[in-house]
Amino acid sequence: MACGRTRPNILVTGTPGTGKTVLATELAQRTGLHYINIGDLAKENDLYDGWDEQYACHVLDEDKVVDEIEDQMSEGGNVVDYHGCDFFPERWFDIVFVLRTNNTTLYERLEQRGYDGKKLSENVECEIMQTILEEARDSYKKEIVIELQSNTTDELENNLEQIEAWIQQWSG
Ligand code: DAT
Repeated sequence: MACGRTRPNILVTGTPGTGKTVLATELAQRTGLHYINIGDLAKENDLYDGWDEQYACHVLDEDKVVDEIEDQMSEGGNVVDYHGCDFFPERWFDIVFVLRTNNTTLYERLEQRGYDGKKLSENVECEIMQTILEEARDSYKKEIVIELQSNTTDELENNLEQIEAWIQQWSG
């Protein structure tokens, strides 16, 4: 049990559209873990550091994000949802799940979300290059980085059950 926490901290990461939010919100509902969506948190608290002209989006102020949730993370019992993972303190997480989706399924999901052009192709490319998986493996101990397929609702349910079982085992 890390740092005296009685409940684990879980990171759910992956390319946009791989299903982080559906998985993490349902997991929080089933387990009582506290759900933290980093994108929403930044928006609500204005945790930005400028504007990216090329991508027409705010630039996340990573230090401000870390400061904002440090106390809550120290207590444990959180499930964090974000499409990046290299700026969080390594000590925060007991396990890191990286969701994976095949190209055509991801393309369709992102198109439905209204992505097009460069934004759409770059996100699909990010998944093909397994950029987030490699970022996770570079940022956390390999043993705690778990890749999960997230193409179908059956896989979603399997993933939820696998994570619930892991939580039970962790909690002893
Ligand atoms: P993310 O939070 O990673 O951006 P999301 O949770 O918003 O992704 O999911 C994107 C869309 O894909 C949404 O319409 C739900 C659907 N979806 C996600 N995971 C799925 C799965 N395993 N099976 C079927 N549909 C899924």
